[in-house]
Amino acid sequence: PKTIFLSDYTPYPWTVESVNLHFSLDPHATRVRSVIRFARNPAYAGDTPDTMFLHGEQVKLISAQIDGTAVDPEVTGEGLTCAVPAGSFTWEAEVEIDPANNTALEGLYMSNGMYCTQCEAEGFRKITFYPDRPDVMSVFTVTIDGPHPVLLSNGNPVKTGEHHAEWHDPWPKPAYLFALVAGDLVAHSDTFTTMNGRQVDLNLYVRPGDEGKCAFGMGALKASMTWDEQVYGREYDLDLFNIVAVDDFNMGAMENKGLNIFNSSAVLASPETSTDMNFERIEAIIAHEYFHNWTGNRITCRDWFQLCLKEGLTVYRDSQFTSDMRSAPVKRISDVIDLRGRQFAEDQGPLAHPVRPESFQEINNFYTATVYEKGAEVIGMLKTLVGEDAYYKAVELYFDRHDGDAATIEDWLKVFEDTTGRDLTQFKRWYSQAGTPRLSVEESFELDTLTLTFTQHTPPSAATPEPQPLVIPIAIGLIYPDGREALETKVLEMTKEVQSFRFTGLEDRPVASVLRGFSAPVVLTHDLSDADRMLLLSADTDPFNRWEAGNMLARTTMLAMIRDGAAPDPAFLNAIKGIALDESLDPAFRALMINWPGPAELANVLHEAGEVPDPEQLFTVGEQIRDAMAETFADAASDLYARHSVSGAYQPDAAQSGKRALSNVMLAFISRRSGTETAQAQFDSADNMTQQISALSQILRHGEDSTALDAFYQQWKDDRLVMDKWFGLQVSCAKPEDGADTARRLTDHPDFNHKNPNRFRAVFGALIGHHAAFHHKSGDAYTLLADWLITLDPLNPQTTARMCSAFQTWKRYDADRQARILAEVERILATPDLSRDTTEMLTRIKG
Ligand code: B3K
Ligand code: ZN
Repeated sequence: PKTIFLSDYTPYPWTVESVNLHFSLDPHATRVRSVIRFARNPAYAGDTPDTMFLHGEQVKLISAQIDGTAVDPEVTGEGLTCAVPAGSFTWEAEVEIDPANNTALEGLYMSNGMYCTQCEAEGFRKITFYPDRPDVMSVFTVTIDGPHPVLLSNGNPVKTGEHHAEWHDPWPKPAYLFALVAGDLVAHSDTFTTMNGRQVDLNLYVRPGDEGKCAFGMGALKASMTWDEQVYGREYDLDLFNIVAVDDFNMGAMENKGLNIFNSSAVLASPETSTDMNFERIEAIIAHEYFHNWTGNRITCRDWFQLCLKEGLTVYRDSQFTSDMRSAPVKRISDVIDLRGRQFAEDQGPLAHPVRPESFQEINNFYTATVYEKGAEVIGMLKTLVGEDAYYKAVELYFDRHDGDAATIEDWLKVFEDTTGRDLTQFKRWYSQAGTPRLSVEESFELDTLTLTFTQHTPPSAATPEPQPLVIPIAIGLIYPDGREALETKVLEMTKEVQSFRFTGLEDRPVASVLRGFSAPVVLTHDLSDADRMLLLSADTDPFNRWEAGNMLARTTMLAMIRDGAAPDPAFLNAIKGIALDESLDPAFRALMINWPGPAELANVLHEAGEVPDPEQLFTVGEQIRDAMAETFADAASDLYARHSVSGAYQPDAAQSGKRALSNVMLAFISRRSGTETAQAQFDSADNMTQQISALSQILRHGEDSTALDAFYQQWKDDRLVMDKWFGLQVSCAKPEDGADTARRLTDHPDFNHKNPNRFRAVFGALIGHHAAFHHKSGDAYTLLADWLITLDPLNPQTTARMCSAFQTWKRYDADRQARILAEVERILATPDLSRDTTEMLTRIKG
C-alpha cells in the first residue's frame, strides 16, 4: 500500500466552480450523472497539467464528455485520467453504482431499505468520479429521482416532492460533506429563531415507529444552536437543518452540511429505552455535529493531516457545552478517565502518532483518541496559556480570517500569535510529537519558601524518535495542613526540560495541588505521602484534584495488594465512605469518588513501572476491593440507596442521573453482600432503562437464573438499540473464564448480525472491554475476535480495522499472551486480500 505524506502536499491544479449531480436511485443500479465546471487554480504553482486525475472507486463509468464531446479516459481501481483543455472546461459523466451491495457503509449504501451516504473521509469517490480532497470546495446542486417519499440532500430545498427532489447548497464545501438520504421516513419537526431573527426549520427524520424517541435530540439541537450563538457568536446559516437516524453506521454521526446523518444509537432516546449515559452521549454528539457547521464546514481542512483542526476544536467545544449544561467537574473527571483509558494506551504503544500525523496509508485509521481527545486537550492548554479573553478573540479572528477556507494548524496557531503577540513555535510541538509526556515534581521548603522543581520527559517512539521539551501549563494551588488554601489556582508555564518555581511568604509548609483540572495531558509523578493525599482528598478546592487524590490513593492501595498481597487501608475506605455520605456534594461527583481504577488502567501503571500485569490477578484484586467496599458500606448502603432513589417523572438531567448513579453503586454493594432481592425489586418496578439495566447487571453478576434476562429479551426483542445492550451486558457480566464462550454463543443467536456495526460492537466491544475475559490465559477471546475480524474485513474494513486496536497493548503482557496475540495478528495478516485498513493497523501494531 502507498504511504501519503504531509510534506508532499500540493494544491489541486483546478478549482471546481460548480457541481450538478443527478441521482436515479435503484438498489443495484443507481445512476449518477455529474456536471462539473473546472477552472485553472491560480494557487497552483507551475503549468496546469494537460491531463486531469479524478478519484473513483467501485464506480462503473457509463459515459464521459468534456465540453460536450465524448472522451475515453483511462480508468483504474483508484480513478481516471483524462486529457483536458488548457482553460476552463465542463466535465460530464454518467456512472453506475450498487448501493445494496455496499456493506462497507462508505459512499452510497442501503440500511433497512433506505438510502444514505457516508463520505468522510474518502467515500465520495465511491459515488462518482471527482477530485475527492478537502481543499477542493464547490457549490452543489443535487436532483434525486427515487421511489421514496423523503428525498434529502444538503442545503436548501429548491423543489421537493415524492419521487423527485432538487436541493441547492449555497455554501462551497468539500465532497466529504456531501450527503443524500432517501427513505420512508417520518419527521419530528421544530423551528429555531437565530440571534438575527432568521427562522430555521429543524427536522429529525426517523423510521416509522421511532417518533417517540426524537424529543430529547431535538431539544439538544436547539440548546446547541443557542449555546454556539451565546458562547462563540456563531449563527446557523441555512433555512433548514436536517438530522437523519440510520441503523447501520460505522461511527457515531456525521456533520454533512445541513444534513447530519446519525447512527440511531447517537440520536434516538427515550426514558424507557435509553440510559442516563446514553442521554448524555446523545446530547454531546448532537452538539458536536452541530458545532462542526462552523469548525469543520465553514472552515474545513486543507488535507487530512489537518484533521485535528476540526476534530480537536469541535471536541473541545462540545466538552465546554456539556460542562455548561451539566456539571463541569464531573465532565472533566469523566473526560480524563476516558483520555487515560484510550488515548494514553494509544500514545504509549505501537499506534502512537502525533495529534497531526505526518503520514498514513488509510486515513480512516486516524480518527483516533489522539486526534480527537488529545487534540481537544491541546486546545484547552492553549486557552489556559493565553487566557479566556484572548482565546475568544483569537477564535473570532479565526472565523473572520478563514471563513470559506480549507485551513491548516499553522493558520490556527497564527490567529493566536497575532492576537496575543506570543511565539507559539514551541507550543506547536504538541501537534507534531507523539507520546505522553512524563512530568515529575520535587519539592523543597525553607523558612517561608516552597520550591517546586519540575522535570519533563517524553519517551521516544517510532513516530517521534527525538522528542523536544514542550510548553506545559501547570495549574497549581497550595493547601495548608489545616485545610486552608495558601494559594489559589495559578498557572505555571513550563518550557524547559527542568524548571523551578518559588512560592514565598508561606506560614507553614503547604501541600501542593499540582496539575489542577488536569491542565496538561501528561503522566504526573508527585511523591506525596498518603497523609498529604488524604488532605487534598478532603480539602482541595479544585474538584478534579480532589478526585485525583482519591484516585491516586486507590491506585496505591491496589498496587500494594497486587505486589505484596496487602489489605486495603480501612482509613482510606472510610474516607471514601465519608465523601459518599456528604450530602453537600453532588451525587454524581460522589459516584465518581467511589469508583476505583479499572484493570486496564492498572495494567498500564504496572507496565509503566516495568512490571508485567497479570489479568487474572488484576481481576481478583478488583473483586477484593468491591468486597471490601461492600463491607465498608454495610451499614450505609441501604440508606444511601433509598435516599437517592428518584421519585417523580424521569428526567435525563445531571441532577437526577447523578442520584441514580450513586444509588446504583449502592445497589451493587447491596447485591454483593445480600443477594439480588433489591435488584430484582428494582428490575420489576423500573420505568426507565437506567434503573432496569443497572438492576439486570446485578442480577447477572450475583443471581442464579436467567429469568430476568429472558424477560428483558421478551420485552425488548423488537428494539434494536435495547437489544444491543442485551447482547453487550451478557458479555460484560460474564465470569472471566466464560467471556469468550458467552460471546461465541451470542454470535450464534438469530439476532446477531455482524454486518450491523452496532451489534458487532455490542458483543466484541464488550469482550474487549472485559479485561480479564479478553486476556484470559486460554487465549480463546483472542482467537474468537480474530476469527470474526477475518469474517468482517471483506465486508466492512473500517469497523474491522478499528476493532484491531484491541491488540495494541500486547507488549505489556507475559510471553505466553504475547505469543498468542501475535499469532492471531499474523493469522489475520495472512488472510488473502486483507483490506488496506486492517493491514495498516496490524502492521503498525506488530511494530
Ligand atoms: N467527522 C465524522 C467522522 C468521520 C469518520 C470517518 N471515518 C464525525 C465527527 O467527528 O463528528
Ligand atoms: Zn467531529
